[in-house]
Amino acid sequence: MKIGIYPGSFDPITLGHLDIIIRASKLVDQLVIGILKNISKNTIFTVEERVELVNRVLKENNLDTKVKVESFDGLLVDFAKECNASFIVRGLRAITDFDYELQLAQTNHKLNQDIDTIFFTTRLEYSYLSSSTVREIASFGGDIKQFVPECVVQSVYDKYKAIRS
Ligand code: COD
Repeated sequence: MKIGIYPGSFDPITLGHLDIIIRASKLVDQLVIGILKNISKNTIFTVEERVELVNRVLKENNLDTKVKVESFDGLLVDFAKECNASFIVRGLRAITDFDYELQLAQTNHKLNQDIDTIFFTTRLEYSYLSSSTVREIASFGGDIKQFVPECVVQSVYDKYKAIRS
């Protein structure tokens, strides 16, 4: 069984992430979305909320049989091993992603030679898109409908409403 993992913060999941999930899931028997608990990173959504949002998106897109979601902390390669994954999926947007992604892929390969990283280049329409852009727009009450899956939109607005109150 060919298993891949797609790790990230997903704070929140965007249409760019969803596009990578759809494309990567075609290459594997099972894709595991690994959501980092981010103890050191300030996320707006808790890890439980991020898992719930991704599960919602998978269900809405009929991806929930082939793709599953799990949270993890610690090293990515350890999580990959736990999942019996043979490769890590990452997305590449602009050249600015490349340095970081190359360093991550090479470090992970050094830590575990059985695990390789596969990159998907972003679709043109999502090349500018990131979770941080979505957070910034939503924090000012802007329209995020074209950036995140429909079933996620209200949760992001509600989160900022809760933060403000
Ligand atoms: N189009 C295409 N790809 C995209 C888009 C888009 N619009 N938006 C995001 N992506 C890609 C990103 O480039 C990334 O590859 C992936 O989707 C996930 O993105 P994020 O931002 O949610 O996730 P990150 O980059 O915060 O994830 C970082 C990790 C969790 C992978 C990393 O911190 C990690 O592995 N931590 C565990 C500790 C560890 O093992 N570190 C490595 C050894 S030092």
